[in-house]
Amino acid sequence: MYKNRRITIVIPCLNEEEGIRQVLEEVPAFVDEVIVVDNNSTDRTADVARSMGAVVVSELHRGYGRAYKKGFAAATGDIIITLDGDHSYPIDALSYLLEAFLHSGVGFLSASRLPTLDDAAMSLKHKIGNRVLSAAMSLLFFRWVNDSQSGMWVFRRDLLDKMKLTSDGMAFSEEIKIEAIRNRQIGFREIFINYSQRVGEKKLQPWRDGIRNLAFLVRKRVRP
Ligand SMILES: Nc1nc2c(ncn2[C@@H]2O[C@H](COP(=O)(O)OP(=O)(O)O)[C@@H](O)[C@H]2O)c(=O)[nH]1
Ligand SMILES: [Mg+2]
Repeated sequence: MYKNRRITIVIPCLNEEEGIRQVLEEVPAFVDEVIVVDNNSTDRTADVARSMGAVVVSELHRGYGRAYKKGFAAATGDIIITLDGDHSYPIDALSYLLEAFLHSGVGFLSASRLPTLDDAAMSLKHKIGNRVLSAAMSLLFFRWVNDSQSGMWVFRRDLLDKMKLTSDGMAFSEEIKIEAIRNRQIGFREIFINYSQRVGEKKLQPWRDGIRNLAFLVRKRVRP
């Protein structure tokens, strides 16, 4: 519990046995529930997560968005916090994020990684791609967003009913932000966090996912 709210963390994982160990080692005591969505990993991700006390939900069909939808359906907390299973997002900053969230007056807070403090955390190509996608989303949806691709969010679980989440892939990250931005009853804000180098192998395919995410933005704009 954090200030009388039940806290659930949801972590999508595709072959993150080393990263998830490091993340779970640092989960603060006020977190009530940790849900690891195992996206048909071929390594020991699920065993490691279970042995460290997480609830493991399995989603056999791969996809970042699919994994999140499965995880959210299993969550029971008042507030959901998300992050990757690769130890790149600051798991030691959850109280900072929760304080910012509770004081923000919005229902959805996104943790922006840009500008990056740690140069090794993101390649130049990745940084440029993020800037392009963030600028495209900002222009299309009339709201400046620093990091449309951030995977660390804090939001009220009851607001999931008000969001239409259709993406099964990496575009899920921008879609959930668009849904929060568009709905005045939700409200959106960003806060800066420090992002660091991931543990284990990257799952993102920059060109493929970048182009798909851009196409998704256009589709979401013209067919709301
Ligand atoms: N790309 C991808 N990531 C997945 C999938 N299922 C779960 N994930 C997890 O989603 C997170 C984001 O992927 P990652 O490679 O870290 O992307 P990046 O942080 O944008 O570079 C990681 O924790 C992955 O293990 C999937 O099908 N595809
Ligand atoms: Mg990552």
